[in-house]
Amino acid sequence: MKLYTYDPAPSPQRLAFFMKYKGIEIDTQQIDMMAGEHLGDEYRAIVPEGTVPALVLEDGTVFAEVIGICTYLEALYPEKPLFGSTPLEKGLVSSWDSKVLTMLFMAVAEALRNSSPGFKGRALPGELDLEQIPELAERGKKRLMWGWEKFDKSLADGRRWLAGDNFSFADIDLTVCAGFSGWVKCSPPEDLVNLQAYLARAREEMGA
Ligand SMILES: N[C@@H](CCC(=O)N[C@@H](CS)C(=O)NCC(=O)O)C(=O)O
Repeated sequence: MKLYTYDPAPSPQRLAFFMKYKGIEIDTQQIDMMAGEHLGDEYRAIVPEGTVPALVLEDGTVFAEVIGICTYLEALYPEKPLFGSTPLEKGLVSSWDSKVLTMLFMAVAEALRNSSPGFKGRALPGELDLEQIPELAERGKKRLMWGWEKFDKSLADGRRWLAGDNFSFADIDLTVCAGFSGWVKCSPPEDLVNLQAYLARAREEMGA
């Protein structure tokens, strides 16, 4: 199998930390997003979505979603599970990961892609060219600051990780998202002490 990715981008980082934690190595090619390689004919012939990361299997299957790639790899490499071991854990990991993506990750993307000059006419990743809506950038920042507070309050119960006792992919996604939020100058506020302590713990666990 072959992985196409671009190390500095947030979605590729989600996958990179997943692979690092589990010790998975795959033949990898960098697709230079800054040079627009992800939108070029050569890459689009392999990955029509024009997004990174993407995993291409020997039989021609193309995974263009981080969650699909990680689910596939978790099944191939079950050691050090990141999607939970018991039915309860699996449900909790999926629930928390979905909250991280919808409440936080999408809010950062909304803020960034609707304000940065580099994304003019490209307000969504991938195939569909859309104009920016400045109000969405402001809304994204509001959603994000609200989301940080919700996560901080939730972590006030003192649990170690989002889904309980075991580190999971939801923790990787939250930690990557906290870094990504710096791109729109909306990092988690220092006074959210539960969230800050959690993030320090997660970064250490991930070697981030
Ligand atoms: N559906 C993908 C989306 C991945 C994604 O948005 N990747 C960004 C990089 S972080 C991208 O490829 N953007 C392409 C663009 O901006 O046109 C997933 O969740 O894995």
